[in-house]
Amino acid sequence: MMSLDKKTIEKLAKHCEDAELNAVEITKITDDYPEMTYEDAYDIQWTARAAKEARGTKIVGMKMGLTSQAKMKQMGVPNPCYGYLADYFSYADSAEIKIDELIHPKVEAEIAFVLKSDLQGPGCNIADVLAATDFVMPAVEVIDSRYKDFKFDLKSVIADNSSSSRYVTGGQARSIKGLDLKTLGVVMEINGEIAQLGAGAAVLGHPATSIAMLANMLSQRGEILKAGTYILSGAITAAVSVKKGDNVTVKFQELGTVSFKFV
Ligand code: 0L1
Ligand code: MG
Repeated sequence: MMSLDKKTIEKLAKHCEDAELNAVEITKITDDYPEMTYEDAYDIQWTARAAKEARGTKIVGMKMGLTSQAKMKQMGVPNPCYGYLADYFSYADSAEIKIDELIHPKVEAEIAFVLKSDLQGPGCNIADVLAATDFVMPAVEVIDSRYKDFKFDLKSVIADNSSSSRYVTGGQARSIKGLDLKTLGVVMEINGEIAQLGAGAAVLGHPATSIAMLANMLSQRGEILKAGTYILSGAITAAVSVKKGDNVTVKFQELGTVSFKFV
């Protein structure tokens, strides 16, 4: 398959990033560039990331997306994908998130990993991830695909930084010793009503598998996960649409609670 030239990659990176920065919807870019490859899609993502860094934005972590079989089926995509987290995506517990800065946000409960040593693929496995993990902590990701009505294919999603937009970290940082991340339960409440329930195994059978997959995917571009990296491992619950005024509270077994509000 023919891949896109550098000028087109740069144009599409700006197109996707402008949509993110201005909170405007776009149509999926593979409609106009059906010849686009997966490598092109990640080139677009990495080009937009470099543009942010050139403007002084810091990259503070990574995320895995589309990590549950149910979600891959729902969205009609064949595999998970990754994206980066920029400094201004990050919020602390009790935050107020301005919904007018977003298009059609949805929230997902996730376990975040922080590494104490580098992780390098290929061939990275769950045991490597557990050995390299400093601690885990609870997080809620706010995804906001820039594509109209969340209508996309996997290549378009990757170019759009895998729908990354905001995330909130709270609760307690815990060593993974003595934690069973497969059975770790999560209850998501919106305005005091239970909206979603789940357990860690929803993420590729075990959330650490997702981190191994990330290290292996990054190795295809000669990249590694450095010690200290913060990584959102993927959604334990289905993504729930939110509106102005909504209070989101997610209770994580063993890890405490993350709460915030859309204003
Ligand atoms: O974090 C996620 O799983 C979302 C990945 C992108 C797909 C979407 O916007 O639903
Ligand atoms: Mg997510």
